[in-house]
Parts: sequence; C-alpha cells; structure tokens
Amino acid sequence: AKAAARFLWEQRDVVRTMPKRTRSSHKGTHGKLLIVGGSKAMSGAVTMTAKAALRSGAGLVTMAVPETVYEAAANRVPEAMCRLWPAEDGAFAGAADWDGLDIDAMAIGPGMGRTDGVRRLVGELVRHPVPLVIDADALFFWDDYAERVRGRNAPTVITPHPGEMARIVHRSVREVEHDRFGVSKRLAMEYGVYVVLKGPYTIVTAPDGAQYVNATGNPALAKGGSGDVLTGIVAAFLLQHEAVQPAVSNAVFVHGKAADWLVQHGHSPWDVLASDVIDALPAVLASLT
Ligand code: B4P
Ligand code: MG
Repeated sequence: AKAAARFLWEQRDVVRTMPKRTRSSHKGTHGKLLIVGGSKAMSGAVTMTAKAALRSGAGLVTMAVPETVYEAAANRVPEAMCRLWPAEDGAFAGAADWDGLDIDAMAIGPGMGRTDGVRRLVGELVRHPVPLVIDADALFFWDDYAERVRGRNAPTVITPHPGEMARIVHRSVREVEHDRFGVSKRLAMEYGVYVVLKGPYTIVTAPDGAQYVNATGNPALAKGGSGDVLTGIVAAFLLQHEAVQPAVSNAVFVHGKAADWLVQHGHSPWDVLASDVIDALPAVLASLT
C-alpha cells in the first residue's frame, strides 16, 4: 500500500503561503463572501463568522439571515452587509434569494437551525458553483446533499467536530476519535472535499488524501462560538489564497494561534470567549507578515 502522506503544518509553512497584499488591491480583489446562517435561538453565530471573516481580510461580507435576527445581525457588524432571506416561523424557508447577488465564496451553517426549510435551502445552496464552506447545522443534512457535493465544480470545505463527523459517516464519536486520519481520508477522497476534522490537533485532509495536522490551539477554544469564528477565517482565506489546502490549513493555524496568544497575554483557558479569539487575530496576523 502507498505510504500515508501526513504532514505537520507549521508556522514556516504559514509564512511561506500567506498571500501578500499589494498596494493596488481594492475590496473586490479580496473577494465577496456570503454567509448564510442565523435563527431565532442562535443569532450570534452568523455575526461571529462575519466578524472573523472581515478580520481575516475578506473584502466584502454579506450575511443572509432570516428576519428574526436581521436587526441584531446588522447592528452587531456594521462593516458587513445584511440581507433578509425568505423565512417562515423565524427560520429559513427552503429557497435562496440570489437576486442581484454577486459572490466569490460562501459559508453556510452557523446557527441556521435544523428545520425542513433549512434542509431544502442547504440542498439548493450547494449547487452554487463558488468555493463553499459547510459547517454546523448545514452539516446536519449531509446525507441529503452529499451526492451534489461530489458533483460540485468549485472547492468544498467541510468543518465538522467529532460529533458532526460521527453523524456524517454513520459511526459513533468513539469510532471517529479512534481513527481520525482514516475517517477523514475516506470522506475527503470519496466526495472530493477538503475535510477539517476539529479538536486538539485538527486534521485537514485534501481530496487527494494528503493530510496536514495543526498543532496550535488549546482548551480555551472549547466553548460555543469558536467553531463559528474558524468558519469565517477559512472562508476569508479561501478568497485570498491561490490554493485551497494552504488556505484551510493557514486558517486552522491562525485560529489556534489566536487562542494561544490570548492565554499568553493575560487570559486563562476558562475565560476566553469566541469574540476574544476574533480580537486576537490582528496580533497573530501581524506576526505572520
Ligand atoms: P454545536 O451546537 O455544534 O456547537 P459547538 O460545537 O459546541 O460550538 P462551536 O461551533 O463553537 O464549536 P466547534 O466544536 O464547532 O455543539 C453542540 C453539541 O455537539 C454538543 O452538545 C455535543 O453533543 C456535540 N459535540 C460538540 N463537540 C463535540 C465533540 N468534540 N465530540 C462529540 N460531540 C461533540 O469548534 C470548536 C473549535 O475549537 C474547533 O476549531 C476545535 O478544533 C477547537 N478546539 C476545541 N477544543 C480544543 C482543544 N482542547 N484544543 C485545541 N483546539 C480545540
Ligand atoms: Mg460548530
């Protein structure tokens, strides 16, 4: 059998592959991102994804949300645009509103809820041929749209934690955790997706089966919202990197490094909030240029 290609993705790899901003760049150069998420019970997720994306260099960010979170979302991230999407009973209805939308990448799932409307909407969104990050509640319906993902002709990145991965591959969390490399690799190769299996030592697997392990991060990240922040960084980096795997690995590295920076600068592993992780991005990104 062919030897497994596994690499540790280190700071020097990040420095080598981070895109440089040229003097002539403008917001169009850095890409237009659409984030689809939010529901009555979870209004913060989509705004954290948007903020993290903006802090990570996305040129233009639009949040597509149901009306129950519109006000809060628009007020919390004044730098992002906010767009009301078809909803019923406060959650997404099963239709996308592409009218006048011009986007370069999309992130779907944060705080979306798991209604039938969301199920139909997600099935429709994955048809759109732009680089796509699938996270959180959008992963809940994987079985419904997995075949469509296989046929996409733009990169797809999925970011499950072990609980979400277990559901996707129809195994227990224990089985996933005992074979993190194998489970990720089979899924990535079968569906042609980039798989980010989260947790300590997050593994990024490319569709060709190559695997990249991340060593940054600490238990300060084990708190609601930190996954939503990662999704924003991944999406922003997808817009700005030439190649997908370095974009994804760099995002995972930077996210973990921000948490490491916080505990080195007056925070404890207990107190860190997801929004603190966003606030630490400038220091981390500055150290990588
Ligand atoms: P969700 O509603 O999916 O929300 P969440 O995962 O808790 O929040 P978030 O999206 O911010 O965090 P995520 O893990 O995506 O989860 C609720 C339910 O899902 C739970 O009740 C539980 O049943 C299930 N669940 C969640 N995690 C599970 C797991 N690991 N195993 C089994 N079931 C699980 O992102 C967290 C980020 O922090 C990732 O980037 C991760 O790599 C990082 N991180 C977390 N702990 C870390 C550590 N110790 N060291 C380094 N990085 C760490
Ligand atoms: Mg999550």
